[in-house]
Amino acid sequence: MSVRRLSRREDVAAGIAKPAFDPSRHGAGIVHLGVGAFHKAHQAVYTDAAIAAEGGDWRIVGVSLRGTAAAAALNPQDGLYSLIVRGEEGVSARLIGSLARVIAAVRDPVAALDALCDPAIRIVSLTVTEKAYGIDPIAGAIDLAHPAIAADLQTPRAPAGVLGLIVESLRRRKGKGVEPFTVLCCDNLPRNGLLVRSGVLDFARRAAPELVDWIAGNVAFPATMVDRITPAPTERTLDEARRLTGVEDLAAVETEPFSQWVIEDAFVNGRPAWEAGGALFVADVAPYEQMKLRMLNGAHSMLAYAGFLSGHALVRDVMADMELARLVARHISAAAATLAPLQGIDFARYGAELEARFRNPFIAHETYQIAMDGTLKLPQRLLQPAEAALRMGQDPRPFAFALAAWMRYCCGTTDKGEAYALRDPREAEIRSALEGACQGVEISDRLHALPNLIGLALSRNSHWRNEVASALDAMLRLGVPAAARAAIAA
Ligand code: CS2
Repeated sequence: MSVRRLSRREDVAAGIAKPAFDPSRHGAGIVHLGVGAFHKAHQAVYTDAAIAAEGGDWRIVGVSLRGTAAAAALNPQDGLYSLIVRGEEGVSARLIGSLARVIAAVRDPVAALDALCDPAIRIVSLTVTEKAYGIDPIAGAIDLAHPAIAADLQTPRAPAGVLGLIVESLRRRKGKGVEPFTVLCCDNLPRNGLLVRSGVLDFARRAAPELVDWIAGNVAFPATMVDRITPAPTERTLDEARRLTGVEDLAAVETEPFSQWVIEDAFVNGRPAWEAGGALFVADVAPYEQMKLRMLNGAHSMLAYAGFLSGHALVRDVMADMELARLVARHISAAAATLAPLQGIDFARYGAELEARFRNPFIAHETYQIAMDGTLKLPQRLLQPAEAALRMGQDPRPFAFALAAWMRYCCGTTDKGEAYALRDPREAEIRSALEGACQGVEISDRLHALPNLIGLALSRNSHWRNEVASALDAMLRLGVPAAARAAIAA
């Protein structure tokens, strides 16, 4: 007998908690760009709680920029999906009702722009991953060679990329006397609000110069720190959703119990009561962001490269490898040492919690997933803390080992000779730079020489360069597991 599809019909999904509100009685007030697993496990859940607690027309219109899968999975289900939470307390699941519908911008760019121009929309939030913006994560300038930026500057009135859609929709809203919206970046970027603001203004200077002052004076770009470990859904996720709900849910997502959202409370036209879901509103998000990017995401990137190259497919497997687990603890501690004290936060306790989260035996988080887009993740996760450690006279070896692991990963084959794609926007450039290089120091020199990646402060530091080359050489000669053992024994 075929299993019925999840839908809003009352008799469907009898075996699972439903939204604590009637979704049909709430309009949309948010457009979210990038309707991926993380959005469904994080912002959409806080928004569900906000509507349940205080009502309001705050449901979400999702816009997918890269495909049609999210629309195909969610629209036939009236935007509903199962949130499956896996932790020591077991598995729990409930239906999330905050998503109204999803527009596949690749198929219907006009609908995407119309949604952004709708006067009812007061917030545009984003989880499009670091690479989609086309903004240098440190300098804040837009990359004119970025495919979406280049295309949208050619046809700024018919954009398809992130900055183009934001600027053109703001231009149309202003032209119709419609209030602007708040732009809420929820990606792992340093000072993400300011960074997206600088990218939007830079793009506007080229595409709609008459708009620059209005955007600067009327559009808010609050910073946020977002955190919830959310693996890409698999068939197992969908099977579990079917088991728990009794119906077919093709948009199910699974995640950990932990969730954190720290937000700068600066909105031009209101916001949902996200604090009802546990969000924390603060005046300055930067220290929380730096803590998370350096301690969680920095350790994640190190373990992803070292773990993947040691043959560990999942984060929990890396944590079961004693030497690698000790290197993770070392990295977390070294990252914490680069941070200024943060009132109310015990970094040692936060670090211990991170290790426990990484060990979660119920979450299958792939090292290969975390390893992607390294050139856009390294600056805020590894390079900035490495510079800080050197400035503070601290031991840079944890960061040197992590960068060496990324460089070893850039070689494109495992110790057993298995080839893999780097899955990085600069993959072709990296492979070309490494053509014929086989010694540690040679590979390190060539990757340090890549433009706009490893800044001069590190590239010109001989102590740093020696530590990176030495760690990389050990990985190439001994293999990554033995090099990890040597690193932890040093
Ligand atoms: C991970 C993050 O894939 C990655 O780069 O480090 O997605 C990480 O899982 C989240 O930031 C956790 O909040």
